[in-house]
Amino acid sequence: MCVCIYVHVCLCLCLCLRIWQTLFSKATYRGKPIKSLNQSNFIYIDYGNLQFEEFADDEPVGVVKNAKAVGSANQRLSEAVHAIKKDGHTSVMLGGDHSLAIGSIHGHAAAVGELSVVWVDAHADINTPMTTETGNLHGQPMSFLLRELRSKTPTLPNFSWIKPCVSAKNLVYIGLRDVDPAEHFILKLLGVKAFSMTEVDQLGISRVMEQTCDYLLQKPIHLSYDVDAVDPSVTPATGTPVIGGLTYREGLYVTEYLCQTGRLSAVDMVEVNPLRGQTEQEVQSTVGTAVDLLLGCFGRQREGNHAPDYQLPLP
Ligand code: Z70
Ligand code: MN
Ligand code: MN
Ligand code: MN
Repeated sequence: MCVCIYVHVCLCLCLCLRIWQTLFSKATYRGKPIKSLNQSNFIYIDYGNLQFEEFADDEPVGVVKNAKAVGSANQRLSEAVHAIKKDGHTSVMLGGDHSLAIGSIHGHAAAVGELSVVWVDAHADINTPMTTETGNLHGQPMSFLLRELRSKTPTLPNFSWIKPCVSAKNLVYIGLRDVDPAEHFILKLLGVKAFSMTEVDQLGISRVMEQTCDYLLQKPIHLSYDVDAVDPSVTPATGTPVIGGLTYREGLYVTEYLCQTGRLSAVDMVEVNPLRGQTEQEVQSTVGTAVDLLLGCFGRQREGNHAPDYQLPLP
């Protein structure tokens, strides 16, 4: 008996290669098998891991760390996602650090033009290199992509290829609960639509998704899903867990809802980091949830699935 999910998925790229290799083949962690996409009748083309250049002279720019490496890696990512979209597929990017959304969204927009971004995350990741308190580029990707922030964002080494390609009105956040003061200011300044965990509590996830899709209208959707949006009781193996997140079911509902719009055009599943798991169970739960979220994006339904040509066996 075979449940088939008819999808064309297409890309396995990551900044943290070790992390997701387990997801695609011979999935084991410390000798024990873990859930992988291979075991799920999920049809995909693996475009392979990208090789990234290392920079011995990657000195901090102000407080910003690893600018050259991240800029260069994202240029390659952008080209790879552009090629996948031109091949007519839905792009799936597995990471890794959320800074990879720069290249992923840039390449997607280069191929399809104007798009909507649904950013599911505990964090807004919209600091500029001038406002960042940590210097971490995973806290800044949206600032390089938004047209409205062009004049507020200096050009870092290896970032000069980036053309801001997203309008603030086409961005929606879901799951926010750890936003820096400067980020909060930017969100209000630009009037960005954001459903923090407060709105998730107030409206429920079904009205959040209804309002998200009513707001975004008819453009291709780029879903950038940071697993730390989900509560750390479910996805603990991640760099910056924040208490009070989406339940497993709310997190999954987001993907199921976006899938049924028929407009999901690219997905990032990021900040999965087995090295941050304290126990094998923590890793299993985090990676297994990330797999389930991806399957939700590509048509797996909790009610069940069957192939369109399914025929009942005759006695
Ligand atoms: C903080 C910063 C962040 C992810 C942490 C945290 C941002 N606002 N993003 N983990 N994925 O460093 O800018
Ligand atoms: Mn990170
Ligand atoms: Mn993030
Ligand atoms: Mn985050």
